[in-house]
Amino acid sequence: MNFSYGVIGIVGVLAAITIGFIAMDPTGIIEPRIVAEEKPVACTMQWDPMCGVDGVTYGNMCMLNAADKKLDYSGECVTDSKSNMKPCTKDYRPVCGVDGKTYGNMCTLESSGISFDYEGECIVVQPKVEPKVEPKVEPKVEPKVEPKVEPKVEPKVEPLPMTAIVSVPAGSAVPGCDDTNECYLPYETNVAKGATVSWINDDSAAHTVTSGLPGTPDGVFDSSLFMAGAVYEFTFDDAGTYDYYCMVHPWMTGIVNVN
Ligand SMILES: [Cu+2]
Repeated sequence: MNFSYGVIGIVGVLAAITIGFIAMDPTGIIEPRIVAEEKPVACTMQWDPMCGVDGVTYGNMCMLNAADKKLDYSGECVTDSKSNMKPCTKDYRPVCGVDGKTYGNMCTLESSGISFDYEGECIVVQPKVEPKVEPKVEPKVEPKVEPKVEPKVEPKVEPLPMTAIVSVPAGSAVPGCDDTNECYLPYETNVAKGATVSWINDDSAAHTVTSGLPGTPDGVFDSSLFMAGAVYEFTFDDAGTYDYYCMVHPWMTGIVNVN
């Protein structure tokens, strides 16, 4: 009996200790087991490659997620060939790249992605130095001395005369003087406004000085018949062109211009 009690007692103490331990260990009860949380993932084998941040290509998004990796980018991971290259040695066997730069050896050239041009250091072509051309010294050009230009002297416009004399020449009573416009001399007379024109009968016959055209006197002036040696005068107060003729000898014509 004593033994039984003893066993019970020991068991009870052990149980109490166990319970106590369990109660004291917060993780034992509270923390759920992570493994139990993981769900078995069934991904399809569909090929829709995704590159994870770990640089590994996953068959599709599901596989990426199943691997608990984050997506870097869609598609297969692009491997950088350069980074995969073996490090180049430092031995100097120069080669020249097509970029005109000298590379220590073929390895460094290739790793630079530059095509090979030729062996050895690049031959640097010195830029041609143009010989200095002395600036041509132009002979001093004396300033051209322009010949003094005399101010253009405008031809003095002779003021129109205030008087004029017209002759009725001898023989004008006979037709023919009109062929050369010499029935009144001069045939055309230019005078200023307000000028007085005098007609002198130098012929032996009597004549007239009548304004207008032969047959149609306009009444501006008319000498009526004036004898040999006589003078007829008329003052022109208005500018204009005045035709005149002889009423006796209609071939006789003349003009007075008044300005
Ligand atoms: Cu006449």
